[in-house]
Amino acid sequence: MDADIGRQAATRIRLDQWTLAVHAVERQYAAQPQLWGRYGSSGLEASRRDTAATLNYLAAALDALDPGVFRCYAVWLRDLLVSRDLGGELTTHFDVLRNVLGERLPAREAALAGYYLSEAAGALAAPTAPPEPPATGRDPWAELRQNWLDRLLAADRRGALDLVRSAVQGGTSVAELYLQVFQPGLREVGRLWHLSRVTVAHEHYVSAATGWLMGQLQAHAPTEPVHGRRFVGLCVDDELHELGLRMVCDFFDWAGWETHFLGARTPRRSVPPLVEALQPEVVGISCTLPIHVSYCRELVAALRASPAGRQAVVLVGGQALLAHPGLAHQIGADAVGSDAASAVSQAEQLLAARTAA
Ligand code: B12
Repeated sequence: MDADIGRQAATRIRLDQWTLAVHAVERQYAAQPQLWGRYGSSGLEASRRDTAATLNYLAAALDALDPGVFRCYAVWLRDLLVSRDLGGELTTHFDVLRNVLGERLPAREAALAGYYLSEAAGALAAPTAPPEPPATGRDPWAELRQNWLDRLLAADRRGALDLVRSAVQGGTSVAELYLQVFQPGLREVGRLWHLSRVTVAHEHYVSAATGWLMGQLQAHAPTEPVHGRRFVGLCVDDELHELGLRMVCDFFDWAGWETHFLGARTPRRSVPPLVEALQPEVVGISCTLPIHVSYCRELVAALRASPAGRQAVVLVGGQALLAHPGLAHQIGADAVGSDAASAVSQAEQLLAARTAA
């Protein structure tokens, strides 16, 4: 019952997102006239956009019936605002949203949305704790990772290539570079962006250069003989975070799978016909942002409605699904994978279990 109310509220909020945002910002400026002094009318448009984004996350949480999705977003947003010197006081903002939704949604939907907003406001009462860098004390990869990152943040991708090539010559495997250097190193870039220590352009450069490095390293990756099983991997609509899935696809490739990587922002309607044509044993769906989880659900449902999709094991992964593990089951996937190495063994186990059943 609650699930229906959550989904209905999510749909209504998404459909009416801009109008709700305009009303909420008008109220907020009326409640806090000092905002005019701080941001002026030029800030109005940005405030509306940001409020629409917040409503989108609220809708994602309601859709998943998981207040934790919105709570995590609220803490992330507060820390982002603090790091950009924009205060980080969100309680009034959430009060305003609760009032606006209270007037514009049916009572039960408004009550549920109001509960999610209050719950998140409660979490914000805890003091700000900026995200910590990974502990490097006894981490044998820390030095290589830091050198790789320093080079990429200095826009020196050739220097980074020299570095990882000599690591390979010294006995480091490409798989280790992926999981011990690139993966945590990329997450560190995200942390630095969140803290305003690097820009979005750095994030773009480091990720583009890492994709290039991964391509350069393929010749050094040992590959098993091809065994005929197929893996199709894609990122859902609007999802630009594709490096994680590329790593997953490379691991399947090295393990002898015939691998089809469809890349970022794959329109979900286009997937079932391709799966029908390729008949893969496993379909992998990647989703980093919680606001895209509903696309995963729709895609899994569409796959289950097609003969080849019903036969395939559906694995999901990416940070949105890792952070909220209950979601994978809720959207109808067979399992959630935590990283590229375990994805292959997980897929093999799920297939073996199916054959045995
Ligand atoms: C690189 C990056 C980008 C790049 C992506 C480029 C690319 N080609 O992929 C660009 C610059 C485009 C980008 C854009 C944005 N990003 Co960004 N991004 C990142 C960053 C720094 C690294 C992501 C990454 O590659 N991680 C490394 C990979 C290897 O790890 P992974 O994705 O988790 O993948 C592993 C596992 O999860 C698993 N896995 C993944 N998929 C699958 C699938 C299957 C089937 C299986 C089994 C397993 C599996 O295996 C993978 C390999 O081991 C993260 C920081 C972070 N904490 O990750 C932020 C981050 C994800 N981005 C963030 C944000 C906010 C954005 C933007 C909204 C704004 C911005 N910063 O530019 C836009 C949104 C774009 C969109 N619509 O998707 C936030 C998200 C916060 C949130 N929870 O909502 C983060 C966390 C940064 C932060 N600290 O705030 N981003």
